[in-house]
Order: sequence, then C-alpha cells, then structure tokens
Amino acid sequence: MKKIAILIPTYNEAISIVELLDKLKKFRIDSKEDFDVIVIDDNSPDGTAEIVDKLQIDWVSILRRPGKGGLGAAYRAGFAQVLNASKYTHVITMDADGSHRVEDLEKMISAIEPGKLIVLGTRWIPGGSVVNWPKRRQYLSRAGTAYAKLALRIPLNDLTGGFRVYSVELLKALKLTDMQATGYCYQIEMALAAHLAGANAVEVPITFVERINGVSKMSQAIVIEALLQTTRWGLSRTFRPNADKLHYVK
Ligand SMILES: Nc1nc2c(ncn2[C@@H]2O[C@H](COP(=O)(O)OP(=O)(O)O)[C@@H](O)[C@H]2O)c(=O)[nH]1
Ligand SMILES: [Mg+2]
Repeated sequence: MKKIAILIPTYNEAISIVELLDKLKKFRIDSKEDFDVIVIDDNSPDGTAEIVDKLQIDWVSILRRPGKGGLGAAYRAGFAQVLNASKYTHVITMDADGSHRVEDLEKMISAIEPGKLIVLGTRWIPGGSVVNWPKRRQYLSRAGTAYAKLALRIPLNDLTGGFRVYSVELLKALKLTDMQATGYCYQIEMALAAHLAGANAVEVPITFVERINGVSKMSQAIVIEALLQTTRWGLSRTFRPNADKLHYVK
C-alpha cells in the first residue's frame, strides 16, 4: 500500500497556500488518494503557519522552523520528519505558490513504480511548458539545467524543478544529513544523489505556471550558490568519483 506525504515549503505564502490546500482538498476527494500534507514554514512574517493552523485540516500538519533558512534546509527537515514517521512510502515535493499544478499531480502519482525512484516534473521536454515566466527567468532555468547536465553528466532535462516524487526507499539509501545545498540547488544535489544511488528516474511533462500572489524568493545569492556548488560537484564527480558516491549513498 502506498502512503504519500506532500511536502510544501513556505515563506510568506499566506494567500497561495490557502488556494493550494483548497485544490488539494478537492483532488483528495476526486482521486481518493489518501495523502498527508506537511507545510514546512520558516516562521513567515505574514503568518502563513497561523493561517494554515486555523484551517484545521486533519491531514495537514505544519513543521515550524525558527527563521528563513533556505529551501534545501527546509526540505532536509521535512524529509527527516517523513522518515521518522515511518508510515510513508513516497514523498511529493511541491511549491506553495501554485506553480506546480494540482492538475499535474495525478500524472506524477501514476508514474510511481516500486524501488528506488525519483519522478521529476519536467518543463523542458515535449508536453512540458512554462506559462507567464519572463524570458529572462526561462533562460536562467534552462541554462541552469544545461550546465548541471553537462557538469554532472546526468541525462535528465529539468534538474532545477521542485515538483518531484521520491520513494522512501530512495531517501533511506541517501545520506541526507550530509548534503550541503542551502538554497534552490538542493534540487540539483538531490537529482545527483538519486542518480548515484542508481534510482529509477522518470520524467513527467508538467506545465509550470508563474505565481499570481506573493513574490519569488529567488535571489542572486541563490544563483551564485547553485553555480559554485554545481561546479564543485562536477569536479568532484570527475576527479573523485568513488568519494563522491560514498558521500551521498549509504
Ligand atoms: N520554508 C522555506 N520555503 C522557502 C524558502 N525559500 C523559498 N521557499 C518556498 O519554496 C517555493 C519556491 O519558491 P519561489 O519563491 O516560488 O521560487 P521560484 O518559483 O523559483 O520563483 C515556494 O513555496 C516558497 O515559499 C525558504 O527559505 N524556506
Ligand atoms: Mg515560485
């Protein structure tokens, strides 16, 4: 029996998270999928956590963190909680801002197969697309994946996206606490770790829709961290392949 935990990291997503949970509530009824949601909130000043709390939904819980610590750190805390709970078989990660559409969730869940698995919601393959992103942001995302693909030699087409499924079997095989990325490059690091662990990787085309409410937390510091870390991981993969694998895989 599969049991899914959906992890949703939030920082100042008061309006978006209410809309997303509402859509998930409908999806839960229509699809009859029995998933839980864990909102990972970094003490958002706009009261995101309190708003979620007030909704009193029994399948939604909040993991409260003391302050803004970056997306990678938030996910690491979420994965630790899921592994600790020991009732889950799969984890889905989704942004809070509506960019990862509930309409694509069915496809993501249908791609689940037994074993060590990563399903990657993918924009840059036939059937995948991006709506309302400025050209500059599209270019950055495509260039980010192209560089990571080349530097890390991973044959996947969307390494920076955050709409994913991981099997708990894969998460248990990884040294999650040893991972280094603080910001968005955590997505790249997890794809690399999954690849090194020999996970089955499935690409599902998704439509990524730019947010309507709230603001993006993407920053220059996040881009620089991604560039530096990806270069470091690429060099390590070339010159210290065994140490690299040992670093990520138990
Ligand atoms: N908990 C937590 N969530 C974050 C942090 N940074 C970004 N997020 C969340 O990660 C998701 C993606 O961030 P977003 O700003 O939409 O990035 P973009 O889509 O690349 O512009 C959203 O749900 C954010 O609220 C953080 O430092 N901590
Ligand atoms: Mg976003």
